[in-house]
Amino acid sequence: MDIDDLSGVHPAWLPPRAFQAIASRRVAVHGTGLLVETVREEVGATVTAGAELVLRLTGEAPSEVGPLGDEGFALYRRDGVTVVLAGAPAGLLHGFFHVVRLGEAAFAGERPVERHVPAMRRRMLDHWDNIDVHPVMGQVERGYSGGSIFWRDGVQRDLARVRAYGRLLAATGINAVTLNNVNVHLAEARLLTDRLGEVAAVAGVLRPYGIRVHLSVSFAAPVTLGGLPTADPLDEGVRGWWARTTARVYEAIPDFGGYVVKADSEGQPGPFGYGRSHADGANALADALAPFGGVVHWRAFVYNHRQDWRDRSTDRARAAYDHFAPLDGTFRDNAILQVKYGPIDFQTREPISPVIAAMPATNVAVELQVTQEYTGQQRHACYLGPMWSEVLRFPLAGRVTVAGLARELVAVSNAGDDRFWTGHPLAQANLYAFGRLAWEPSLDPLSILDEWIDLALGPDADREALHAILDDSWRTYESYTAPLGVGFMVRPGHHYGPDVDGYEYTPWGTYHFADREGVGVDRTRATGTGFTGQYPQPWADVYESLERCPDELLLFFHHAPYDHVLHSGSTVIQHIYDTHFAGAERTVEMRRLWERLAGQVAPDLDARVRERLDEQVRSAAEWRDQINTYFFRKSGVPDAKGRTIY
Ligand code: GCV
Repeated sequence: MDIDDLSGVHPAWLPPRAFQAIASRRVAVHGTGLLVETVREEVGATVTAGAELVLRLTGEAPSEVGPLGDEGFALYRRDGVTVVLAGAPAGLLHGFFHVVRLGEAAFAGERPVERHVPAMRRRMLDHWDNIDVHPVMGQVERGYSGGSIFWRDGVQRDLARVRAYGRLLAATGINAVTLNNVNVHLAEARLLTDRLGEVAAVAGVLRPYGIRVHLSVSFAAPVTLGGLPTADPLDEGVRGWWARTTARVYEAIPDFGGYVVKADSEGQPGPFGYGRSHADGANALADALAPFGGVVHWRAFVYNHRQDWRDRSTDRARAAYDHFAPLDGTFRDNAILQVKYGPIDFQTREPISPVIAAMPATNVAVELQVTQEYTGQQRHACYLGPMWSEVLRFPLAGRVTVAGLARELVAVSNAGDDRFWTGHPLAQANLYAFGRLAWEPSLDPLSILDEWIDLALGPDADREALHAILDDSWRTYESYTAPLGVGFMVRPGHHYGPDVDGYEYTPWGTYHFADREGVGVDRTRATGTGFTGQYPQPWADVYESLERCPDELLLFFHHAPYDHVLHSGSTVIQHIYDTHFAGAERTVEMRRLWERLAGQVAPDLDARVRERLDEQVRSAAEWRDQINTYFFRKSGVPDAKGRTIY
């Protein structure tokens, strides 16, 4: 199938069926503007009188509704008429898609006035897409959904698919997309200058959906693109180059969102090369963007990736806080510090990054990973809504949650040119859930899953079976992979499948330190790396204590003996055996449950899910056997239940 032919592409959560409730009713749309036109197009024919659904752009909301801002909307139903009010066009678009989600329920009974305003002002998806096919990372770095929807083999693609993507994203509440990989190679760097037309073309396609385009840029661009001798952020010539270059970007794209920068990280250039701080670096770009209302997302993913595994004093988990916390209050208002939710790297289980609470005078965006780099690469069904919900609700600073501390939510997209968008069709639910949680972090992830099932798979799909497969799939994945929060144990490079010692003697700083007595990283203040001291109370003391530390994070914070008794009552070693047997068994059950969907979903989707679940069953058994065998051989402790360990 050619990517540009949309006929074979799965409609994800916007199938024609989702519009039935609206299509069968008389609709009036009041207002002007590009996004209002999008709503008109979605609705089809509109009426001026006798409408059952009224979508009205108005500066005035009913007095009982608070301010709606640029993107909010109010919804009510009175006297047989459903009304959406918005103060700005984007609000009307979001209100419209809310009615789509509600379906017939939007037209039942009376509805008191509800106010819907996004919790996060920016809800952004980052694409790690390359323009040229990278010899190791391919067209999309950590992409598991085919190729890029933007580029193929160095050339921009037809934008029909991008348009469909924008529509899908708008229907979840996303309002920003970064087009290219944070590892910026020369071809992508040139998007800022002589390839700017490609960016403008995408911006033109996403604009009607209320989505602004951002670019990952190279900190070295003044040298590599501008021919200057330095990229020193305090150099006047460098600042002038960023100012002029940015002005040209805004001439072409007046609503351009801004820059994303990965600096001094995994080989990318940055301010350290010039003896400058990351605030100096971020502020130089922020100053260039400020006259146009743009922002720079500056990533906090800065650590030494050339560590010596013999050196027990260096702790990768500490790095972001050590680099950035002292800089709090020195970043410009339009510089946003983009912090991964955990201190290491998108693992299946990590504690929350302490940086999120350490920078009260800085705008912080929390970064999640929708693409399943470490959570099964879209070959395993792993619904991440519950994980993200846990992250967002975590009370990191007193009673203030991560959602309360973050100004924005960002995630690495899992979409590609695959006919189901996400490789594994069930991984669509992750993309959908990210948008919904970014709009409203308090939503129940299982209700979000319900919404996705309704929209994407329809009323005939066995909802109970789907919930049984997906509700706990993140915890299931956790149970058969790296135990008790220790992380990694994946095959180096591509990160798929088990390899317990794969990273143990590498420079990457991700170790488990298993020996014959125990396993885990001592990050305590008393005897370890002191990482626990980066947390506010009570977490600094909870994590410090072997007794109080939550089971699921035990090995992240402690080197625990195999016979240490967990809160669950099991020992560390028996927990490893039990969870790995149970987790692998659970995938067999997931595979069996899918049989109930036979004939209820499209045959090609059914076939794809079966193929993926078969692989999940195989891979989970491999994880089980490698992890169990490894720890049996290390510890010499047999399984209390006498099951097969090799
Ligand atoms: C884009 C991890 C991934 C890299 C990624 C990096 C990042 O290390 O494995 O592929 O680089 O995170 O977030 O910058």
